[in-house]
Amino acid sequence: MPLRPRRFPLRAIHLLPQLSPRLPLRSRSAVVALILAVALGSCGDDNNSGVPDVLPPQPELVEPASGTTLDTDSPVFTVRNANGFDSGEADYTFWVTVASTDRQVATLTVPAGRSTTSVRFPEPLLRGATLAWSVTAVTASAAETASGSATFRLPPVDCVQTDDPYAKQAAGFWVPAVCLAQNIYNDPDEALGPPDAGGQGPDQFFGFVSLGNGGWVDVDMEGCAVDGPGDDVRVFQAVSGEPVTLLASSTPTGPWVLVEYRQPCGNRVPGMGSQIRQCTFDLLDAGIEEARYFRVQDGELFPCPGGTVTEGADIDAVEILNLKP
Ligand SMILES: [Ca+2]
Ligand SMILES: [Ca+2]
Repeated sequence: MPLRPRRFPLRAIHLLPQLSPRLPLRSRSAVVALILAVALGSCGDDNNSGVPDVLPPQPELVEPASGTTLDTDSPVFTVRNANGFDSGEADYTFWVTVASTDRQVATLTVPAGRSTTSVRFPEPLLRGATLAWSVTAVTASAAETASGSATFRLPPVDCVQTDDPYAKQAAGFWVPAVCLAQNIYNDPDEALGPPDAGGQGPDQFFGFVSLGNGGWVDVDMEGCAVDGPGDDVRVFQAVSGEPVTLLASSTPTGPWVLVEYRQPCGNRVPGMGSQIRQCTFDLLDAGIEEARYFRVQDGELFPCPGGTVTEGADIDAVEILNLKP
């Protein structure tokens, strides 16, 4: 962390040229050392001298410093408060985004601290991408100021080395209760392994899970998808062409970063059964270099009750196209 230059109290600086050249050199050195010690000891964020710190006109990012690679998923973020936006005067909102795309990773609002404001996000942040952070501060009268931004990285994603490109485990599953009651294909494990959907509708299909209105299944690929040439992830979606939203993460609990919203997912797959359709996604769109977990979310957004017993996108399989070696 770069140290902020300390300022000398004006009265200490004024004393420096007043030291008589007739004093022995050793004595002059001792006096200068004494002045420096007093000056350094009386400065800092917790100013005990009775002279208030002069805060900068905009918030200044202190840590993590730009370009840092951290060894923790939950770093402390510290900003030096802006003048007029200090303790009791303002709230600070901390923003963490993917640096290249500005897609949101996390945000948190806290009251200003004294001279500096710090937060630690309650959940881990995102691995596998260069992140950016910044703050905005707002007073009760809606005056606002913003910092610049700084980039940082977390440790690499924890990937399992594998040749198998398909989803291994369902790490999470949520479908609105009213859709679960209506749908008859409600097993999230049907999204694991290679595509195998088939059968005849409406009640003799097999091999997929229906997501209802905006529901999702989170899958652990164990291996990692990397942002290679072209598209990096394929979702197999059965029955028709319901749109799919894809989010990515480095942990099973998020944060989930949007890859693509409501992509139509009805392309037929040459050589596969007529029920098997697909759509593909590029991690480049999210600015993510590698990801192990994907949230596959219904993008049809058709309300339940109503519709069919396969309401929402019908997820058969998830495949990594660019698998980390
Ligand atoms: Ca790519
Ligand atoms: Ca399946």
